[in-house]
Amino acid sequence: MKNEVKSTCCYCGVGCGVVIETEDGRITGVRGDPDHPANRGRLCTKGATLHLTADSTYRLRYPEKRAVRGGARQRLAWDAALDEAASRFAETIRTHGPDSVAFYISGQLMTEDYYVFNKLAKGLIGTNNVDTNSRLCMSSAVAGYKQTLGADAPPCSYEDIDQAKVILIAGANPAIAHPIIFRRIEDAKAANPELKIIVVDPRRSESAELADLHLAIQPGSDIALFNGLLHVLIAEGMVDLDYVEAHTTGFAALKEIVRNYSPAVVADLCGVPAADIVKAARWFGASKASLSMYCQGLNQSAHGTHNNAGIIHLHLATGQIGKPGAGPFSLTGQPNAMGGREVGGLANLLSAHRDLGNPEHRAEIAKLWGVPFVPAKPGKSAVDLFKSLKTGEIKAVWIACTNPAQSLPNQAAVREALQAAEYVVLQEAYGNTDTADYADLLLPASAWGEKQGTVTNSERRITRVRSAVLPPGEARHDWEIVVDFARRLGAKLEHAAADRLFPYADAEAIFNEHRETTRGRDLDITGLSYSQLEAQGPQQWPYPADATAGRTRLYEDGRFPTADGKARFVAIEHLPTAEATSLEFPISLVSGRMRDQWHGMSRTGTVPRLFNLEDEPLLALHPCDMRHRGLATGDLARVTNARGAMVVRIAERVGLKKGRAWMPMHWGNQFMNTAGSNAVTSDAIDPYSMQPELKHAAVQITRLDLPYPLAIVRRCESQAAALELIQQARAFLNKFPYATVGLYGRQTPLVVFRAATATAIDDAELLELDRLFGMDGEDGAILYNDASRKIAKKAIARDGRLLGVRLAGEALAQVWLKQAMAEDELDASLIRFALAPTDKPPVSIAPRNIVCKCADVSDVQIHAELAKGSSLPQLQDKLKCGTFCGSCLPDIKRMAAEHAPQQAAAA
Ligand SMILES: Nc1nc2c(c(=O)[nH]1)N[C@H]1C(S)=C(S)[C@@H](COP(=O)(O)OP(=O)(O)OC[C@H]3O[C@@H](n4cnc5c(=O)[nH]c(N)nc54)[C@H](O)[C@@H]3O)O[C@H]1N2
Ligand SMILES: Nc1nc2c(c(=O)[nH]1)N[C@H]1C(S)=C(S)[C@@H](COP(=O)(O)OP(=O)(O)OC[C@H]3O[C@@H](n4cnc5c(=O)[nH]c(N)nc54)[C@H](O)[C@@H]3O)O[C@H]1N2
Ligand code: SF4
Ligand SMILES: [Mo]
Repeated sequence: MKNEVKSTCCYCGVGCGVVIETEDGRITGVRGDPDHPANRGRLCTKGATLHLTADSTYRLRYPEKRAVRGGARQRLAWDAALDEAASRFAETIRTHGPDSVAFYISGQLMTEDYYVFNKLAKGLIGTNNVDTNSRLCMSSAVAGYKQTLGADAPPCSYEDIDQAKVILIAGANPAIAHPIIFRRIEDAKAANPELKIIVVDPRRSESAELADLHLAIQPGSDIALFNGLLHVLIAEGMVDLDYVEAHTTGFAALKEIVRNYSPAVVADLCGVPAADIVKAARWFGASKASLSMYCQGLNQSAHGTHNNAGIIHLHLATGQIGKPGAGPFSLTGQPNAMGGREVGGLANLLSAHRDLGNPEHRAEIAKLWGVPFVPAKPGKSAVDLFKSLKTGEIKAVWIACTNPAQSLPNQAAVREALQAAEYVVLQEAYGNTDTADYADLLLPASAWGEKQGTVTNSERRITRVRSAVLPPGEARHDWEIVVDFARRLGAKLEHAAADRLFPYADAEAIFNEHRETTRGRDLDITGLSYSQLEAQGPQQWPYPADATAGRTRLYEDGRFPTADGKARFVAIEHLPTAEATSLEFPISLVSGRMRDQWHGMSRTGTVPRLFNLEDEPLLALHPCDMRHRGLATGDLARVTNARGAMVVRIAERVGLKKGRAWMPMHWGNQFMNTAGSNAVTSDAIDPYSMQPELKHAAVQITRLDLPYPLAIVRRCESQAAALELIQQARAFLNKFPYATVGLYGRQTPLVVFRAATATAIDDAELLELDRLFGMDGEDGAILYNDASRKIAKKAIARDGRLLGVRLAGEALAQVWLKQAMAEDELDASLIRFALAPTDKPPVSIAPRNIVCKCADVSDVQIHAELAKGSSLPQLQDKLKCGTFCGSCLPDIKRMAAEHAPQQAAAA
C-alpha cells in the first residue's frame, strides 16, 4: 500500500518541509513539501537523499550492553536495560548526590524529547547537569541576543531575504550549510541586481562567490571589524540617533570605544583594505533594509558572544531591526536547536526562555511541575561536563542524539573522560558512532521518518514531525525512553511525585504541558496545538491564545524584552583568537562543513553518492604554504599540535590566504584512523556562552613521506552490501599510518579503501585485504606485478564487468577508475586499462557532468532520455532531475529546448 506523510527534513535549521512517500511500510521516496513556507517544495542534496538513508545496516535495533569496556555488546530486553540504568543512576545519586549524574543531549531531538529530559534532570533528580551539543553551536547566539535584545529570539523571517537591499553574511556559508536559504538569496539577487551582498569570511567560501564584497578578515577579528563599521557609520552621520535615543541604552560608552577603531586601525587588525571597510559600512548604513546572517564563524569563538553583539549593534545603531528586510538573523544549525532553547535545554536555562539564575523563574517552574523546588546551582556546560567526568565529579552520563567522541574539541581529553566515567548510557539511532565505543548501555532510538513531535526552525516556525513508518526492531521514540526511565528511576529513588511528573501517553501530551509553560512569555504559543499545526500548517512564535497568526517580525514597536524595554549596546573590544599561531604552530586551522555530509556522517555516510564531491578527508592550504613544505596536491601531511595529530591528504584550494588551512569537520574514526579535526582543536571557551572555539586551532603541518600507496575500489551489489564491507574494512584502518575508507558511486555503489605506508605492504597483508574485499582467487583476475618497484596490482572482472581493483605501490588510476566504475555501462572497454599507471583515463571516456546534484543526474542521462522523446515533465518524473532545489532547472530547460526541434521534426 502506498502512502504519503508530511514531515520535516532532519538535517539543518532551515527546517524544510518534506513529503515522505511509503510503500508497504517502507520509505520509498521523499520530495519537498510545496506548502511549507521554509522551502516551498525545494530540497537540497541532503534532503533529496533522505529516503536512501532509511534502511541503514548500522541502525541500533535492540538495547545492548557491554559487560566490560571494549568488550562485545550483548542484546538485552528493554525492561532489563532500563532497570539496570535506573539502578545505576539511583545508586550514584544516593551515594554521591544529584550532581554526580549528567545528561548530554542534542539540538536534533524533538521539542517534546527535550522537554522530558529537562524535567527528568531538573525536576525529578534535582540537578541542572543537562547540556546539549547546542553549546558547540548556538550558545553564543543565545548569549548575544540576550545581552543586547534581552531575549533569545531571532527577530527575522525568511521573507526578509526577498525584501533586503543589503545582506551581510558574516561567519556563515549558507551555500553549503543552509542551501535552501542560499537559493532564496540567489533568487533575491536575480530579482534585484541592486541587492548588495557582503561576505565576511577568512576564506573565499562558496557563499563568497556570490558576494559583491568579500572581506577576508583575519580569523577571529570580527569584533574589530564590527566596531570599525560602527566607527564609519558614526563618522558619516549614518546612525539613526532618534532610534538609538528612544529604544536603546549604552550607546555613549560604545561610541567612546569605537572612536579608536578607525578604518586604518581595523584594516591592520583584520588584514583587509580600509577602503573595503568604508564601502561595507556605507552600503549597510545607506540601505533602506539591511539584513545580516551569521553562524559558526561568529559563534564558535572564545569571544563568540561579543561577535554576536558586534553585528547586532550595527542594526540597533541604524534602526535596521523590526522592519521588512532588516535585522540580525542568526542562522540555526541543527533542525531543532531552537526548540531546545525554547524548553531551556542548556545547563543555565529553564523552560520557556527562563533563567536558572532567576529565583522567580525557578519558583514558576517548580510550581508548574509540582515539585518543591528547582535547584539553583547551574549545571555543567558541555566542555566542563566532560572534564568533570575525568575528575570523577560526575560519575554517570546519559548521552542522547549526539556524538561527543567526534564533535567536541580536544578529543584526547574527551575520550579519556569517557573512558574514566563509571557509567555511560548512549541513546542512539545508529550503533557505529565513535561514542558507541565508550557506551556501557546502548538504547535504540527511532529516527527520521519514524519519529514524531514538533521542531522549530531558524525563523521561529514550529512544524509537526510525523511518523511515516515504524522504527526498526525494538527501537523506541526518544521521549518514550526518557519517560519510561524516569518512572523507574523515580520508584528506585522513592520519589513521591515520580508517576505524577511523567504521566504522558503520547508526544502531544508533552507538547501541551510545554505550551502551558510559555503562557505570558516572549515565546507564548498557547494558541497552538497539534491539530491546529496539522490543519493550518507550520506557524511562527509567538502565537498566544488570542492570536490568529504567528508573528513574522519581532520588535516592530521598538520595545525589547528588557527591564526598561530598551535594547543594550555592549562595550566590546577586539580580542585575538584564544590560541595564537606561533613559530612552532604557524598555521591557523579552520574547520567547517561540506555540502553533502552531515556532522559525524552516521546518516549521510551511508549514501554512496554523497561522497562524490570528496571521498576522503582533504586539508586545503595556500600554494605558498604548500611549496614551503614541499607539498603538492595529493601528498600526505601530518597535522600536529600539543593536543593531537592526524595524517591527511593535501589539496590546493582557491580562496585561502597564506597561513590558513581548511578541513571539513565530518571525518572521524569511522572513516579514517584518527578523530579528525577535533584531534587538534582547542577547548578554550567564551566566558558568557561557554561555547568552545572550535573554529580556530594553531597547528604545524609537515610533509609525510609514505611512498607506498594502496587503493582498493570494490563494486558492491547493493548499498547494504557496501555498508557491510565498510564495517569490516574499518578494522584495517589502524594498521597503516595513513588510511581512509569511504563510499562512492552513482548507479552502482563502490567502497574505496586507501592507505599509504613507509615500506611496501607485504604479501600476507595484501592477501588479507584481498580476502576482505572478495578479490582473492584467480577467477577473472588480471595481475600486474613489478617486484623491483614493489608494485602489485590486481583487477577482477566477470561477465565483462570490472568488479574491483587493488592497486598497491602505484595507485594513480583510482581517480578515473572509480569515476568510470560508478557508471555501469562503461565497464567492458575499461578492463584492460584498469592496471594502467596514470591518473588520466587511457581511453577517452566522455566526461560526465552532473547537472542535477540533488537527484544525481548527469547530462548524458538527460540527453539520452530526451532523445527517447520524453517531454520535460516526463523527464522530471522519470529521473527526478530539477525537482528538488531547482538550481539546475534553467540548464535542464535549455537541454529540453535543444531536443524540442528534433522531437517536433520526428513527430
Ligand atoms: N551540509 C551541511 N550543512 C549543515 C551542517 C552539516 O553538517 N552539513 N550542519 C548544520 C549545523 S549544526 C550548523 S551549526 C551550521 C553551520 O553553518 P555555518 O556556520 O555556515 O558553516 P561552517 O562551515 O561551520 O562555518 C561557516 C564559515 O565560517 C568561516 N569562519 C571561520 N572562522 C571565522 C572567523 O573567525 N570569522 C568569520 N567571519 N568567519 C569565520 C568559515 O571559513 C566558514 O566558511 O550548518 C548546518 N548545516
Ligand atoms: N571541528 C569542528 N567540530 C565541530 C563543529 C565544527 O564546525 N568544527 N561544529 C559543531 C557543531 S555546530 C555541532 S551542532 C556539533 C554536532 O555534533 P554531533 O551532535 O556530535 O553531530 P551528529 O553527528 O549530528 O550527532 C547526532 C547523533 O544522533 C544520532 N541520531 C540521529 N537521529 C537520532 C534520533 O532521532 N534519536 C537519537 N537518540 N539519536 C539520533 C545520529 O546517528 C548521530 O550520531 O559538532 C560540533 N563540532
Ligand atoms: S536546506 Fe537541505 S538540509 Fe537543510 S532542511 Fe532543507 S533540505 Fe534539509
Ligand atoms: Mo551546529
